[in-house]
Amino acid sequence: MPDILALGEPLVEFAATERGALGEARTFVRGFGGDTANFALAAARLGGRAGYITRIGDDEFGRACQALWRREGVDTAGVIVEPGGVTGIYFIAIDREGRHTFTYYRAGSAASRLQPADVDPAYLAQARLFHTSGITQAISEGACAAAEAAMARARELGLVVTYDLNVRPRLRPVAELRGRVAAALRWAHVVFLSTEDAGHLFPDVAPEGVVERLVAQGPQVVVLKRGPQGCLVVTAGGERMLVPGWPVTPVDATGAGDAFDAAFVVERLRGRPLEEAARFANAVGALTTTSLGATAAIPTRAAVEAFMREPARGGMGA
Ligand code: KDG
Repeated sequence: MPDILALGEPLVEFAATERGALGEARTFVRGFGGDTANFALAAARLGGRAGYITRIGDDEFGRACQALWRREGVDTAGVIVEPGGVTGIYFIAIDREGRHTFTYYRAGSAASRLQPADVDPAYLAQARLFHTSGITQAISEGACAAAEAAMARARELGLVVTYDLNVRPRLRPVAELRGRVAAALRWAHVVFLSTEDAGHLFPDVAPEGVVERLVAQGPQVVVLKRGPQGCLVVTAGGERMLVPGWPVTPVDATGAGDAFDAAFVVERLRGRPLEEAARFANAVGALTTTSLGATAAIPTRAAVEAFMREPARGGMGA
C-alpha cells in the first residue's frame, strides 16, 4: 500500500522541439505532465511508495497514463476510469529567450469532474502523507472541493498534508487563487511555492515576504523554490535555511518544482533533517531541468546520489 498519495489532474504533454510561438511549431515530443502526477511519478522514481488519485478518460491517452504509472510503480487503486471521458492535454512552447508557456486543452476533462466522493477515506487512512496543489483547486469546483475535503480528512486521520501553490493565472483570476491558497493553509503542514508563484500571488511583495505571510497562517514549514539559486526553508519555529542549488545546463524547467516537492517529502519520510532534504530536493529539481518535458529527466535515487557525489560538485567521489 502506498505511503504517499497525490490528488489532481494528469495531462498528456506535447513539447515543441523548436523555440518560438506554439502556432509556428511543427514537431513535438510526446510526454506526460500534470503537477501532482509529476509529483507521484517522481516520488516513485526516488524510491517512495506512491499512489495517485484522479479521473481519466477511457481514451488512448488515459490508457497511456495508466501504462506509465504501472511501469513506474505508482499505485492506481485510486484512479477512476470514466466511460466516454477525455484525458486532458497541454502543449509547451519555449520562446527564443527560454521562457516557457503552457497551452491547455483540458476543459471538461475527466479529472475536472473529480468530486469529494472520489477519494476513498480507507485509501487515505493507510498512507502517511497526502499532497495536492493550487492547480487541482483551479481546474473546477468539483476538483477544488475534492482537494479541500481530502486535505481536511487526511489531517484528521493524522497524515502529513503537503500543498504546492502552483499558481496558474491562465486557469483562474489571481484574486480567486488567493482565496484558494488561504483555504489550503488551514490544513497543510508543508507548503511549497516558487518565486514565480509568489510574484503572481502578491506582485508587490518580495518572495521572502510572501513566505513570511504564508508561514504566519499555520503551516509548519514553507519552502520557497528559487530555481538555480536553490531554496529557502522557513519553519513556524523561526528557523530559516538558505540552501544553494546545483549548477546544470537547463533545457526545460517544466516539472522541476513538482519533482523537488516529491524529493523533499520522500527524504523527510525517511527521517532526513530539513536541510539535507532540501539539498537533495535541489539536486532532483536541477536534474529534472536537463531535458524537454516534465517527466523525462526526473532522476532515480541512484542517479541523484551519483550526481551529488561528483567531486566537481563538492562531493567525495565514488
Ligand atoms: O508543474 C508542471 C506543470 O505545470 C505541468 O506539468 C502542467 O500540470 C500542469 C499545469 O496544469 O500547468
